[in-house]
Amino acid sequence: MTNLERIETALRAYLSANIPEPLCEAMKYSLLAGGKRLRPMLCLSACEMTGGSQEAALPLACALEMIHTYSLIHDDLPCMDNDDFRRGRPSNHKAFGEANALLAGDGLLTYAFEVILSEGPKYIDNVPRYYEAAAQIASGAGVKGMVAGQWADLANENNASANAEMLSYIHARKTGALITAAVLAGGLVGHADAMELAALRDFGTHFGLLFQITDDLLDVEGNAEKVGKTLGKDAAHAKLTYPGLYGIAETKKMAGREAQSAKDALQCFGTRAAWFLKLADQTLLRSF
Ligand code: GRG
Repeated sequence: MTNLERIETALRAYLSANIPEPLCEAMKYSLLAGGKRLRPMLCLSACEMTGGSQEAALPLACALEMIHTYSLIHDDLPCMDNDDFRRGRPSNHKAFGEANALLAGDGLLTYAFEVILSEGPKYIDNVPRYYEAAAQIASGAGVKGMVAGQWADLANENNASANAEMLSYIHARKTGALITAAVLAGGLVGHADAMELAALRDFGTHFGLLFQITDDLLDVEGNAEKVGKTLGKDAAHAKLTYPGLYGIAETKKMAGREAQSAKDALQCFGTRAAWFLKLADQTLLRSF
């Protein structure tokens, strides 16, 4: 089984638990709607690269996808980005109503930590490291990470004096923090030493920025059908973005530099980093 198949199978299995049917349907609608599964793949691949067991990393990987999916559902709500389309289908509140979408997001976020705490420790010999991985995920998702980034993003819409420093603050948290948590969690459940964990953190920082820059570029230049969401929304919401601040040509150069820095960060892993190096190259070229 490939890592991607492992993730899809485990996500389906977790959602067959005893959850009230209509709530479960709304959770499944968004969780099982496709998506690149980037964060769980980063987690499993980091675990693999550092010699860890896939069984122990899988609950963390699935939890990362549940947290990411909750953030997309909530981000699409009318009180946030007010988006009607996500992962190639009507967004969750369009299909189930706002209250159910809010609860489907809450359900995914809470269930993520239930899965982490109840499943992973069964498979791991070093429980303190597993809990450190869980803490990294909580911190990347929470008030020092993604939630802080989302807050700053919304607070700076239509803010004409917002600058490059604010742009970095927002994206390091909104996008970068969960991506960095994913690779660190994988490395912690694997056998990464302190130097390797620092390398993974460095990769997460540069790769997270690369991912956000290319996401901003897609919002300007992408194909909505391929990307599966409404495009052109950043300009419509007067959002602070890389193309908005630096222009398209300079933004593309920045993406190239971040892809290179992300790859350089993993030099200590040699050929074991092949999957990550290819991912950085593909992300630079991405049109999805
Ligand atoms: C509601 C707390 C809270 C946070 C929302 C994820 C998010 C934060 C907002 C969505 C808008 C956005 C452009 C975020 C940047 C991160 C990003 C590029 C998300 C999309 O992730 P992909 O491309 O999506 O991995 P798939 O569907 O492939 O999983």
